[in-house]
Amino acid sequence: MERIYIKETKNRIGEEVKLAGWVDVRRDHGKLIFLDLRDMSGKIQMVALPNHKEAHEIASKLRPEWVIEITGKINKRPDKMLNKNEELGEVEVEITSIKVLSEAVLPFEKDAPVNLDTYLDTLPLTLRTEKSRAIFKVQAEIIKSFRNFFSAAEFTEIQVPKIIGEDAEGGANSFNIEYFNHTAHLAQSPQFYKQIMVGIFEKVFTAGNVYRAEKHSTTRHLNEYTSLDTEMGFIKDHRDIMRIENKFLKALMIDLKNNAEKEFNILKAQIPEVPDEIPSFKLREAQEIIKKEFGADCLNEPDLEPQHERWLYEYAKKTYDSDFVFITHFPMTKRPMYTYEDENDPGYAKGFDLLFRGVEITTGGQRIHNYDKLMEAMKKKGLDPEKFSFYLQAFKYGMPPHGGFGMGLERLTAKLLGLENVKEATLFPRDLNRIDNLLSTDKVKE
Ligand code: AMO
Repeated sequence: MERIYIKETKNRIGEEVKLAGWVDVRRDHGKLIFLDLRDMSGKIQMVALPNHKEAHEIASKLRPEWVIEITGKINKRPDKMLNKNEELGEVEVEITSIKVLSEAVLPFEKDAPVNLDTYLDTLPLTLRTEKSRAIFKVQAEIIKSFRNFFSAAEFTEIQVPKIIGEDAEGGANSFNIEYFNHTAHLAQSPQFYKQIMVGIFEKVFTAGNVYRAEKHSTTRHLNEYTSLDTEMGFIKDHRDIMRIENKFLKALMIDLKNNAEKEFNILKAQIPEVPDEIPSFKLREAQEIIKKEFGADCLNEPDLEPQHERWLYEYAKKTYDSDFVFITHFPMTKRPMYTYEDENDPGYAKGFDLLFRGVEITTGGQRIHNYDKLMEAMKKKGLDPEKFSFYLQAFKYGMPPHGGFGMGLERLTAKLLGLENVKEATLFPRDLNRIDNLLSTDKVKE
């Protein structure tokens, strides 16, 4: 008999079928043994009756997370046993035979509440909970939606190296690696390659891992994360990039409504409405708002503090009913060397951050496309153009005005789902003290 998935059982009432999966729970009611079986498609209640002696005996030994294969008859549950809250609450499997494929020994029950450290220590188990599975199903939908949206908009998907010679984002936060007799770096972003590829395909996107040697232990920092990146040529300015990101976010929420509503319900999270035009302020305007509305003076600061970002969310929600807000025109001194300066607002960048529910999830903007200007910008930042000669070729060979954005997948996931810590939105997070296991008992100092 061919195995079927649990979700198919509702269409096979009265039939004998084969199912396989994990024992979610076992409940004994006198001689009746109830088992919830879980597979990739769902969960179903099964019952082992004493008249199937062998199966009943095996069932009496089963424990959570044992992997089993069963044959059984799918019955409609009696009316008083219907469970309207479960997707398959109207059916039940009467087990006729059980084969144990694997036994399991658990340190604690799968659904036991645990603190973050224990959760991370035991991910091969804790990722099996309904909540974790819902989080990473949503994350898979986000990537799918990103891919679908930008492919449909005629962007070409590219794969770029993670081992690089010189770091694109300015140096200090890159991991060094030994590369034969040389020191190389782990890429902090696909920045240089996505720009170079504008010279080849005009519009490109990529989703890949990036590495930040940041000694931050906060609820929003990871040392390895997934960056959703785009880059496109022939733009007028950074606002073209903001517009396309705005459109993508609208499409994403529709995709999530269509494909991940169940997961949002499990996580008790709300899919946000995205305005046709996300409110946008220059940094200096945003600082004025913070001063006026919240009484904090940050007028001369070059960047926003986390609390400022939360206030701006509060303001955007109250005033525009938007969970999103763009902040543009950060000082050039705070932006990387490839940033395009606004000719109408000298000293400030044609670039933006996007805040979502009070956390920055994206940076983007227009880039310098003129070779001489880029050389000049590098020198201004104290960088040696010689070291960037490979990247600089693109600009020698002719580059259109272009720009793009980079979005942190885990931050987006965490904020969408109301998770407190970005690590909960990362399958296997790397942080200051952890690569799967804790690195040592002496915590690394920030
Ligand atoms: P930036 O460095 O601002 O820009 O990063 C873009 C986005 O990546 C996410 N992010 C992080 N997520 C988790 N942990 C971190 N340590 C971390 N650092 C950044 C954030 C952030 O908004 N090359 C530019 C993008 C561009 O201009 O196209 C860049 O990487 O969500």
